[in-house]
Amino acid sequence: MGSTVNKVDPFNDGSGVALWQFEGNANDTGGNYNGTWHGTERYDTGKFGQAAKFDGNSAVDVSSYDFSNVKSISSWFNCSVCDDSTWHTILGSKQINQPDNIKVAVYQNRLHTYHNGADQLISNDVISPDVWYYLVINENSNGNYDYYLNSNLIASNLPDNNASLDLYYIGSDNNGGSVNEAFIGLIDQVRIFNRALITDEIAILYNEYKPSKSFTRSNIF
Ligand SMILES: [Ca+2]
Repeated sequence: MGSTVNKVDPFNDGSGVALWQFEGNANDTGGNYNGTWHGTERYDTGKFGQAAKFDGNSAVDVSSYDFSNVKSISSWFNCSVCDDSTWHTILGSKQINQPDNIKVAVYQNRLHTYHNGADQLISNDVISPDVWYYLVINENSNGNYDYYLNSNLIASNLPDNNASLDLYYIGSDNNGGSVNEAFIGLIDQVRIFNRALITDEIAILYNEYKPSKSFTRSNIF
């Protein structure tokens, strides 16, 4: 099996909907769901090639698309500010005041989810600055969400009242069209799927690798 890094549909079954790689732009690799920036557009060294760089006042907007059929989102994130008492949103769905809004954010070195006025701690795993983490949010058979960090299940069934993964902003919550409680750091390789991923697939994506540019005789032998 070759590298899946550049594939929108890594499992070749039509489940992959979009892939944002942030190689100097906010385009979807499949070309259907190109994002636009709020605030200053920046890129820096990422998990794979480049990543989107967020300053706490910026976001990538994909709100013009209908992602109501999304069942799984995966993303690499690397926060440069993770420990303060401000929410730093990695992924936000819909508008903050809509009842099925959900966001996943770093707050005081922990992952939290926020839904319909309720803040819930996802896990006590410490999120440290300048470290790459792999996050998967997966819809389960109850219609609620399970969370995986670095391919390990860290929380189940949060929130438990039918929120929606209808992705709106990458790197921010959305408060009436404004950037709100935004991320500071890097986000890379954001994928969305129209079905839940199984644990083996989450492990495959966690172990994705960037394809080598070329081989020469000297580095083969
Ligand atoms: Ca990238």
